[in-house]
Amino acid sequence: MDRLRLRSEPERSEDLRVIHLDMDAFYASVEQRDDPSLRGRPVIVGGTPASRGVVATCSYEARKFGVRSAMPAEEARRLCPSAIFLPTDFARYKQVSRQVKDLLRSHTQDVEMLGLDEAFLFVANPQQTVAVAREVKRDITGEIGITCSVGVSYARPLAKLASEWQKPDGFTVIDRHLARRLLPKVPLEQLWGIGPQTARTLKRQGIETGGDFFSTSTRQLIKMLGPGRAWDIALLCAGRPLSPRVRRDRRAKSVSRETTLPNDVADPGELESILRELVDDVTARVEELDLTAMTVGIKVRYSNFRTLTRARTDPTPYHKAEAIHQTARELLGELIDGRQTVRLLGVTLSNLDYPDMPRQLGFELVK
Ligand code: DCP
Ligand code: MG
Repeated sequence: MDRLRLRSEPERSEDLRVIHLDMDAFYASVEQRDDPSLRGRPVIVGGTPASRGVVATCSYEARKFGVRSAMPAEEARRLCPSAIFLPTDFARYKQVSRQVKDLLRSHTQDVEMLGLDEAFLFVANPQQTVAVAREVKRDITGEIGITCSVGVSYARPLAKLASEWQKPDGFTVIDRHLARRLLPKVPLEQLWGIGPQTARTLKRQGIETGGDFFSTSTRQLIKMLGPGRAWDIALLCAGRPLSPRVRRDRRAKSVSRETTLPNDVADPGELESILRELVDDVTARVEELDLTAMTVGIKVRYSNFRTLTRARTDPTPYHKAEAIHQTARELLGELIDGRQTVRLLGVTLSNLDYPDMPRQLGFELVK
């Protein structure tokens, strides 16, 4: 069976361009900064046990007792009876967050805040990234008065992984050498960009780490995730230099054709025959280019201009025009009921040229 395998590559530490920064125990740190009597003590910010609230966050002193974000405050009090409970002062945390953002902008213009307490920074000259990261960390502590953890790498998910690695007050660089050693063991849900749903889908099939991902057949991955997602994750797990901002292949990847009908039509038979012409047209163009499509999509605009689309992806590329016709017809069936009148129909074939992609992106398909 086909497997994605990474080719060995020379070291290129000059790829390190991404910094991820995450404030430590953010709300609780702001509270401890502003009230010295709270320093060194277990502080829990959020709802109170009496109001049946939940923990927003807690200081690292409280974490030693097992207290965590999103835990019922009642449970937190049981675990840590000496904890000091404080209400959430959102306006103040927002103000501190704005100061953090301004400070980051003074180091590099390319800053992307995620929520209140984390950010990605992109550094133009990769030779300077580690030095910039150290300065940023030092200035945050000095000027804002609370600590943060910083990660440096060549792709966003890995910079984020790095900042979490040695929290609190951490500083971690994941270069490609380290990434190659770590990624096979990293649980997939720890990679930024792999949401809980995707992680669950993969887990159901026993795919839990970067290593598992690579020992799964390409076909199975595509079947589970669709080609786009499968590919994004493959790149990510491979520890390849995805560029600071995950770049997608920019080549045109679809062929489409649509037509506004001379008169609005409700009759399913008539719509099907118009659809057939459109499918013939796009299929011929795809075949001409010697490509295959994995996704068939259709578009319907009703007389009231409401527009709906439907698409279906098949793990094996559509080689036969008849299979494309069949899918398009079924998708149309989902959008029309014989009563609504239609003014425009369209067909798109996408996810083209799949068989070549692994080679283009530096993977080998190994039998
Ligand atoms: N937050 C919240 N509810 C959650 C998680 C977080 O209200 N379930 C808030 C409180 C946190 C802030 O968001 O202070 C930032 O979230 P983080 O996940 O970065 O957590 P902390 O900064 O508190 O701790 P860490 O040191 O783990 O980053
Ligand atoms: Mg944080």
